Amino acid sequence: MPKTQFINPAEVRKSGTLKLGSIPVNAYNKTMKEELSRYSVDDLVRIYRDMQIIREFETMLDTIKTKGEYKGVPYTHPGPAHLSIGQEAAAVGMAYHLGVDDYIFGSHRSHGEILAKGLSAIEKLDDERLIKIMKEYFEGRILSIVEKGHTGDVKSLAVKFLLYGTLAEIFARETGFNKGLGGSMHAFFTPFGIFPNNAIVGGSGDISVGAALYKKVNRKPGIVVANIGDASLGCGPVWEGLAFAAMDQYTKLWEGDMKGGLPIIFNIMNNQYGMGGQTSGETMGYSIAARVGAAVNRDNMHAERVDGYNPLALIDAYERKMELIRDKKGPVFLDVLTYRFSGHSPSDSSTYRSKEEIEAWESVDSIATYRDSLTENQVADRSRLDGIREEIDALILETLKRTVDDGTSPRMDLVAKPNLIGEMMFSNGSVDRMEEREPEVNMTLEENPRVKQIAKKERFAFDASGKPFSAMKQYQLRDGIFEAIVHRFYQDPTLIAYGEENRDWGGAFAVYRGLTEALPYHRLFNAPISEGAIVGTAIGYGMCGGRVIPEIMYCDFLGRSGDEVFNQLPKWQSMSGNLIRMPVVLRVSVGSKYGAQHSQDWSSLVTHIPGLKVVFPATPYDAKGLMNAALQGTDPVVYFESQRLYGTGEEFHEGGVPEEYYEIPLGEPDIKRAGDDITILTIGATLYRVREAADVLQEKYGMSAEIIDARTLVPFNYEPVLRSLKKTGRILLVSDACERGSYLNDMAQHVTELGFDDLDAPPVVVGSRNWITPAYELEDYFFPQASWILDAIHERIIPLKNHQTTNNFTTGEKLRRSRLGV
Ligand SMILES: Cc1ncc(C[n+]2csc(CCOP(=O)(O)OP(=O)(O)O)c2C)c(N)n1
Ligand SMILES: [Mg+2]
Repeated sequence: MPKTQFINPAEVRKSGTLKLGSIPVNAYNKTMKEELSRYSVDDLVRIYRDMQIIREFETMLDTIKTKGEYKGVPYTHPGPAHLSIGQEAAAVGMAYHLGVDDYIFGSHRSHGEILAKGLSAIEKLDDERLIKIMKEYFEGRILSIVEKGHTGDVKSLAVKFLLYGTLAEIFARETGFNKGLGGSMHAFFTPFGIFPNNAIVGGSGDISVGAALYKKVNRKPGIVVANIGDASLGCGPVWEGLAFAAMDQYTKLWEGDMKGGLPIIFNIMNNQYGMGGQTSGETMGYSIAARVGAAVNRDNMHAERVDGYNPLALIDAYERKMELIRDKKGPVFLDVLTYRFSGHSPSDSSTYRSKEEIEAWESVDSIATYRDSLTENQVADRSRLDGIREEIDALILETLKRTVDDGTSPRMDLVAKPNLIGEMMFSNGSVDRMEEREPEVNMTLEENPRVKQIAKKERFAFDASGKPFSAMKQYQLRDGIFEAIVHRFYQDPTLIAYGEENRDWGGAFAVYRGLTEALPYHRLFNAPISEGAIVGTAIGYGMCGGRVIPEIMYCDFLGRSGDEVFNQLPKWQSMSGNLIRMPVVLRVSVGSKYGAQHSQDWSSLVTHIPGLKVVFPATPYDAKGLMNAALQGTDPVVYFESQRLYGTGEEFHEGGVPEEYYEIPLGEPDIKRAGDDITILTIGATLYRVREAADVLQEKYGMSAEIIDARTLVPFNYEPVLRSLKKTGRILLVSDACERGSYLNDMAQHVTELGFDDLDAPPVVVGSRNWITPAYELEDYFFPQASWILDAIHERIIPLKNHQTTNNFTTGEKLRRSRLGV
């Protein structure tokens, strides 16, 4: 969309042929002899050691799962263990060149990658840093366990630390890397550059792109590797991640040193199966997964199939691909061919593959083959390798014994500390900026055309005589959001914002008008129409330490980012043992006028998800104060905005919207109008219809309504509502969400339980009908109107004298609708 790029019809309509470059397949052909010039003997032997550590670690897990003991140590592990026995060369080859600044993300089958990356990090870190990391992690708790009786050097201590931290995590011990809250499929350890592994297939496919974005935008060293399975190439978020990672704008539109591709390698751990679905020949049509690169960009993503059964082939590929990334030519796509001998999980009886196939791959087992080549080429003799194996066996046994000992490795004590997990759901930080440095901007705030325009506006909707200013003159809700966001852009150098039509367009609803001039491309840009990746990348960006505002153009499109909103954004802070912070403010615009697929208020769905804060301001004053608070925090906030209200002036807060910075604490409802006879609790845009109803109540029926605007849905302080109820004894709750399953029902239930003695009538919920949202012209029959509120009060709370209802809120009608599910 940028005007700088002219799309010339004469050019784009020319006929021609698209020629796709070739994609190498298993091109590596060096012998061990040839490689001797490249590696030291110790390096080559270490590759063997690392593969063998993973093999024995997972063999131990397999034995525990299937036999309930390992070498005489009994243990029951009821949780998951997706093993990668057979895939060790792929893990070690992937990790060999990576240092702690290089981040890996993975999947449910990532024990091997954790160990390989950890071992590689230990090799590269000096003793001082290793000690520091071990001492600082959970105040040295893991270190204190593994250093008992240790007599070797720091590196070997660090290996024990790695094995123990990982196993304790798998066995859900509080002494694990993530306090036991991650477990087998989600274990990780960021000080070694091991970032979250994801039990949602393909979940890392877009999150890792956000991590690469973080590195690029904030000029951080290192690359990002997304370890995802071959079957994940059928997942939408992975394709969205690929598209997001390969956007042309990085090379064509981003400026200065920001020009260039994202530092990311999509490392497809291609074991040729999903659980039981064979990806080549059955569930996918790519034949060779590397082909996917050709679909994504003109470089074919530098795609290559690499023989992941040979660690040296993969190490060679990484050397070349990391060079490309250093030259800013990412992203890269690697199809790493491998095979798992173990089942998908230990209960898998491998009905989907033949015995012959497993045996054929076992007969060329990468560890045995590699070991043979070490001995055959006189790199190491058998006794040295046998000695290493014996050490590994002892190490794994020692690690297991320590981990299953309840005294050494207790689980989280939820009896003594029943709130412990609750305390980890949010980080509740208050941080001006995520990093100390000058934010990159194109002009001063005073020079900004939008800022100048806002300066001329009236920050309260009415003049001294109570007459409203013209719509043009009024400071609008969209101005409130803009002011908070622009303020933060000038405070926090890590802050970036993106979504669909965010840049030149100024955001679909003009909230960002003025930002395009103010910010360089890398801080504000258009995203592809990839709602999954828009949220997913923001999660990766946030967890690496950056603040970010992704945007979903219409609330209805939240479904497109379902996994990211349900399983990723809310869960990583607590699954990390509260080490990770997630300063992500997800803007979601709630529509109207555009029918069934553009006018849905899904805010209730989001409140059901533990780990998200949810706000829905209805006035410019609240919009600015809540956005400021959200952007000052370190938790994921879903910030709903109503399209009905973007142009609304400040009609409630006398004195108008302050020019200066202020925060409205998340969780505090606001009494918008005091009253004595009934409490009306509203969420979002219904505030204005509630006010209309309250006016009629007063004028026609002599009843004064107390209007409470929830403002925040999660967290929520019920005390002001209960205080109001003490006075009024009656409450009606209203919002634009469909009535069935609305969050209002949850609130009504709380009010009933907590304020029962003060209630003269049951709390009544008025939501939208349980229909599709009809066309604009019919919307008044769908969304709650002032007349509905009056009718519901009359029918269900207190009869209003001579009131004529126009809607049916009778018991019979409620029962009928419920029977029909409408
Ligand atoms: C979104 C999602 N769908 C299905 C599953 C169940 N599941 C777990 S692993 C798996 C197969 C994944 O195959 P692949 O991505 O190739 O990884 P691999 O297991 O081979 O390492 C499936 C279907 C899941 N965890 N997540
Ligand atoms: Mg697979």
